[in-house]
Amino acid sequence: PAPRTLLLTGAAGGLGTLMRGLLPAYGYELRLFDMTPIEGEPGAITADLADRDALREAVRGVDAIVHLAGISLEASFEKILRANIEGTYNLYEAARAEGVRRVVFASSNHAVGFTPRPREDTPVGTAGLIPVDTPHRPDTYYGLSKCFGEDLAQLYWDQHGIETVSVRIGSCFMEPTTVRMLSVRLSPGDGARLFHAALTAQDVGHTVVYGSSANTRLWWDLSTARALGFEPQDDSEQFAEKLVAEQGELDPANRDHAYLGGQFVTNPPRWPH
Ligand code: NAI
Ligand code: 15L
Repeated sequence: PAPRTLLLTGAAGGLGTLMRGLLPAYGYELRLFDMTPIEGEPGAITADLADRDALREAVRGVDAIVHLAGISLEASFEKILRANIEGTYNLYEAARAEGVRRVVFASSNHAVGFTPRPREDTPVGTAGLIPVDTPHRPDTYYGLSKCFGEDLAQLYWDQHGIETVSVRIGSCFMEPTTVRMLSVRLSPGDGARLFHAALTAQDVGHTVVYGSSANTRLWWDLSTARALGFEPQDDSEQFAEKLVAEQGELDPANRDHAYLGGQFVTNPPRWPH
């Protein structure tokens, strides 16, 4: 049967807040988890991913988990280790112990961020798009933690039969703010469509997908996402005129523009906490 009750970790964050708004329309009942309290949500669980007892209780009885919690930018290795690497391990161990069978893991384009981006002269819709089986090329410790999360998901599928869809999300925010986002943006509506597909598709084992809308300037292959039943409805090209007028086209000579990970390869934004 299709999952109905979900644990949403990272529910206080940007993407978590968007998904709290959008996922209930698909019929899901959400249990919220974050170390940051969520105003107006007295039922939310306020706990750290380091708290294994809290995690056991949080996952108990849910049909599936959407795992968004963690450090979402670059930070010291020690911080990333605790929140993203150990934290994701703790979550999967809780899922295993409580018999939860499906996880949607918020991976990131930064797991492969040092992959050179396709160039304008690569015709769209061809083998020039980056495939999901391109080698891991993390651009940061943050990206490295997402590589770990994908491998952990594979292990828990092979070893314990827990299914995961690892979504290498591009950029999911209300509004696109950079020319790079014309290629990598996942609109919030398409994000919810993709998570719903990842929660309901049959026999996913461990499947890796890219998470973006059907962007005209797409850099990667969405076929594994589409194979889950995801049909993106949006294209960031509608923002192109404004963003290109403000910022110009991407410059191949600029190192910030040369890789999938954008600025993360040179000067990654840092986790403020
Ligand atoms: P965010 O930084 O707004 O939210 C992350 C949330 O996780 C925060 O509410 C924070 O309190 C919580 N958190 C952090 N460490 C925790 C811990 N140890 N225990 C419990 N909660 C903890 O990030 P955003 O943008 O909402 O991203 C959500 C997830 O999606 C992250 O895993 C991020 O890496 C991933 N992602 C997001 C993208 C985006 O465009 N928004 C792109 C690619 C990946
Ligand atoms: C990510 O993985 C980050 O969590 C998010 O804040 C954005 O920076 C996004 O990637 C991106 O690549 O734009």
